[in-house]
Amino acid sequence: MNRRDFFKFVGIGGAIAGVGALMPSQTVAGRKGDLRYEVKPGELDDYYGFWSGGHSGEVRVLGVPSMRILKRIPVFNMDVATGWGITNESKKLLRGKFVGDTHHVHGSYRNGTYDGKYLFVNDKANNRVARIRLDYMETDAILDIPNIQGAHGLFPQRYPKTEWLVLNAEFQIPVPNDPKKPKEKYYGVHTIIDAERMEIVCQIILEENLDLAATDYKGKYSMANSYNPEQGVTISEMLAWDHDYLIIFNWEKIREALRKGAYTMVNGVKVIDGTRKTGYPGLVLRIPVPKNPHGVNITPDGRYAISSGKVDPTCTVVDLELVDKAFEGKIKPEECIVAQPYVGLGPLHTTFDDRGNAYTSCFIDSTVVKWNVKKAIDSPKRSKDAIVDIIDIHYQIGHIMASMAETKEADGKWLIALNKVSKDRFLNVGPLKVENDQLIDISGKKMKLVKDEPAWLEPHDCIVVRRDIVEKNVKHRHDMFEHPQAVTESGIVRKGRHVIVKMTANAPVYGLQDIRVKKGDKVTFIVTNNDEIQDLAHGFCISNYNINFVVAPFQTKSVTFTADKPGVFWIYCTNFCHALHLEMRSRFIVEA
Ligand code: CUK
Ligand code: CUA
Ligand code: CA
Repeated sequence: MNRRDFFKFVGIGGAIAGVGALMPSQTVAGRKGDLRYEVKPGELDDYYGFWSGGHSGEVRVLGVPSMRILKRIPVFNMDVATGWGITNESKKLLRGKFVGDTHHVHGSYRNGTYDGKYLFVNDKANNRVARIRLDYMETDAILDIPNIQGAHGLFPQRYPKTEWLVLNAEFQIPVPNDPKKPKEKYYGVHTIIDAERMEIVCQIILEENLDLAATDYKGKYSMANSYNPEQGVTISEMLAWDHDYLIIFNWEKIREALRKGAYTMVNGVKVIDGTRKTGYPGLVLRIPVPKNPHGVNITPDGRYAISSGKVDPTCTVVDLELVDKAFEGKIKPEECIVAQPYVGLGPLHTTFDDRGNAYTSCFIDSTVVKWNVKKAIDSPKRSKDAIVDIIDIHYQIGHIMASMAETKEADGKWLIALNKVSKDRFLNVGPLKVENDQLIDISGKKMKLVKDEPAWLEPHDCIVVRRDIVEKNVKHRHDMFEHPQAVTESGIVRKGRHVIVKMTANAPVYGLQDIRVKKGDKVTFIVTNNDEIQDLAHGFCISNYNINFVVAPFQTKSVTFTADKPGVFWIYCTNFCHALHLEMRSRFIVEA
């Protein structure tokens, strides 16, 4: 058995019918397929890539096509490099929770394309949503979501602009969470969030679990694939039905239900009933799809929603114009399905170019399958006729994303295959291996694999955003007075047993040489970097006090702790800032 066959065998698809010979069709005229992927020293990338970090809890910034890692943005984790989770500002957002599981990162939109303002990301582990400001590339808000578990699919409104975000709960639970409730009273939840205020607008509860999320390009619908409408609590129960659903939420009806007060309050949130029998009329549409689907993605022209089969070797194409009719009751939900092309074993996610082609990740086959959406609509269901090209990846692909593919400006240049297994592609680093993100040139008719990039556990998804969209907003320094306690003059204030130390940091000195406190005092350090020079960051570490953070130009950070150890403790700068960086030190003297 060769390696590829072995992976197929260990995949969940052992039981699925065999693969035939897949012949590329000759229908799509391509461009050349010879994009330059080498970014030479001193050159810049054409795209910003934003990667989720999985159970590292962070978000990563990569340059595409170089795949160079530019930054790790701490979000739901603790990060000693920057002091995230150590400073008062970050602790206020994290509220004591340092475990995160980021799967889906998406940008804010205006008119169907990115506006370069924010990123949003889910935390599946502790059921939170975070917002990252793209001007500083720092997390600026974290919202706890009650009444849910398995916070998974997240998607911002695409049109006319991002006012709402939707978040799908993958695990059904009792709402409110009463352990005495039988499993028939466990619900999946679609949460609507106000993206600017980072507040919950409402939640819709329904029997189905909700997995991946998407919004349309008209501001009318959000959606979810559901693999467990069975309300199963075991894997066999979750696989019981012969079909599951693509679920569509009608925003006009959500607004109407809110206006009419058709909700109950649960843990401070407006909860709307979306269940099959008693749900608010016309709010939820359930389109049957082959059992246990995964993923839902919208074509860049806004016309079609595509959900992948996962345990079925097809993708299901839903025409969103027919969805309008189905909501009006003129056609049945299943009549919204216009195509169901065969793609391969274990299809999970789909992305797009600007020429009407879709690219689906096939987990079990370890392939990317390029197929033509129009051709699929014109072909019989379950046929292979729409397939244009197939490329092997290495190995076990999950998400897939092409440049700008989640916008109406999809440009059909680069595609990222986010593979779960790298097996022998990199130096052996012990039992826990890196993953493999592969860069594929999709500008031609044939896909071309050009690069392997190791990824630490475990990015699920990414977006690839044109550089001009992001770059115009990114700043070199903070706005000093955005922080209410910005320090322009150093000094010490004592309020009873609370000592507040305000300190400037200017290369190569802190604003105070000695800070004297008494053992047992509560101490707050507020540190402002008063150097506005680009790239001149200072660190602030107190020896043996387990405190370290970094302050960027014009940034202010603070930390509060108890001075519980007497002695002399050197405060030193951890970030090389000056020829006299090593001398950038002050004494923290704790008197017994
Ligand atoms: S899920 Cu990970 S491969 Cu969480 Cu987006 Cu499909
Ligand atoms: Cu300041 Cu090093
Ligand atoms: Ca199922």
